[in-house]
Amino acid sequence: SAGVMEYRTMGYWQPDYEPKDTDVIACFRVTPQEGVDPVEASAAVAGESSTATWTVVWTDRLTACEKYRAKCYRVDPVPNAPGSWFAFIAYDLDLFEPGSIANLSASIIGNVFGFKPLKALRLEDMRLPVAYVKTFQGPATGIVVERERLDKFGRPLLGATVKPKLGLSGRNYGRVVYEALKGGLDFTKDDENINSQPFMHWRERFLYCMEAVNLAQAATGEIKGTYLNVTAATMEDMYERAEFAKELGSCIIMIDLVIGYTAIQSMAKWARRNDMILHLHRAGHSTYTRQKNHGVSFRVIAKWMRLAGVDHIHAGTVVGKLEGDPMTTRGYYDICREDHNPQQLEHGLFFDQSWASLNKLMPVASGGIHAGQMHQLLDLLGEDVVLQFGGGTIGHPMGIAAGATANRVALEAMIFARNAGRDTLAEGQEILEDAAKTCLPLKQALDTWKDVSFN
Ligand code: CAP
Ligand code: MG
Repeated sequence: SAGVMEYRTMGYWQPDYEPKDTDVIACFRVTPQEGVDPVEASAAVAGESSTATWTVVWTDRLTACEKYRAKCYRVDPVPNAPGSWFAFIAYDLDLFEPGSIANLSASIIGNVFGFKPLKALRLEDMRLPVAYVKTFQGPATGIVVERERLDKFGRPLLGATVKPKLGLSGRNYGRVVYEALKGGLDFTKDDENINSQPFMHWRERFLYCMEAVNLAQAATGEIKGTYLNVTAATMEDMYERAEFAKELGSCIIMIDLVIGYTAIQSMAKWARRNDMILHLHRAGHSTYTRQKNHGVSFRVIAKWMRLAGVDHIHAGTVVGKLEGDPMTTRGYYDICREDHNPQQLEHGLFFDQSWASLNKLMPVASGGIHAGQMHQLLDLLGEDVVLQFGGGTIGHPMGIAAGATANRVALEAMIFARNAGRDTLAEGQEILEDAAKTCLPLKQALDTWKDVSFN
């Protein structure tokens, strides 16, 4: 109707536009309402995620509006999904504050997701230009230095989330940590919803956990860590918790994605200043990453988090209890671990992405995994990964230390076999069963969980 913006004719649709090397590019999956033209809908996404409002405003001409307008330059039908289109949109770098995920996301996933002409909208992927990547710190520690600090090479790292999720006292919680670390794991981890509850205040947790870490290090001669979750309501509280973790000698702290992008970036800077590894639990992500036609792909969150500067990120398991298919999960792992991601549509990577020497981010596989899947996990996820078995350690019939030993022996057997040139995927079952002949905890783990598969 008169007075309402037609985005397509106002410069937000430019099919001849060639994105500049310095442009930020986004690929959205656009599902317009019935009767809305897909090009107009895609141009509207460009408009609403950059300079536009619902009508033309006089003040546009006081700006370099041609430069600041985002330009939709390509609209392709989504294969096998009638009614949905991939829209490619380029943004001038000057639209964004350097080094700020909050600023980037306020434009790209701001108002536009509630826009009435759209039935659904999903941010599938982004190409972040090198000039922009360079304005971010990147992972505070990175995979290489983490391995050096821990003195652990040539194999995935092993961890466990303390269970039950809620209700243990500090002292009993510390016992779980000690048993798991002494039994052979490298890390234990607080759960995403462990903060400072009446049953265990945070200082109790930190004190008992670090006592357990120190005892386990003394008992095994290995470096051990426990991700102390410092997530708290305000930055003041969070810094206090992080400082206390440091004072107690912890090598790693943990935060939850729900604290938000500015807080994550602040904690990443704190981690770098304080030589601390920073673990990010992606709590909450599946509220907006899971649906195929609406929300934000986890690959975008993984990219943002590599920029933001965390050192660990939960990135899926494929074989565990939580949603995730092999090819897209590979794409998330590529984003974390490669220096340069070539465009690879089968992994869900829509663009070439250079990481401009930002450190690599250690992916974490967690959620319903157990020792009997070790060969599959190694094959799917490779070596630079933390494999985390919560129930798969603490639910072991012989106890927690035995559960940890089962996981460590399964992993070492698999790595040994692989280094000896065996096909660990094809022969995985046999390798595990052989190792179990001389390791009762592994035998019991295999017997207990052999039929557990979430696929
Ligand atoms: C795993 C876990 C983790 C999820 C997170 C849980 O416990 O502690 O939070 O794995 O998912 O609460 O389920 P188990 P993701 O090892 O006992 O399953 O890694 O996909 O973000
Ligand atoms: Mg958890």
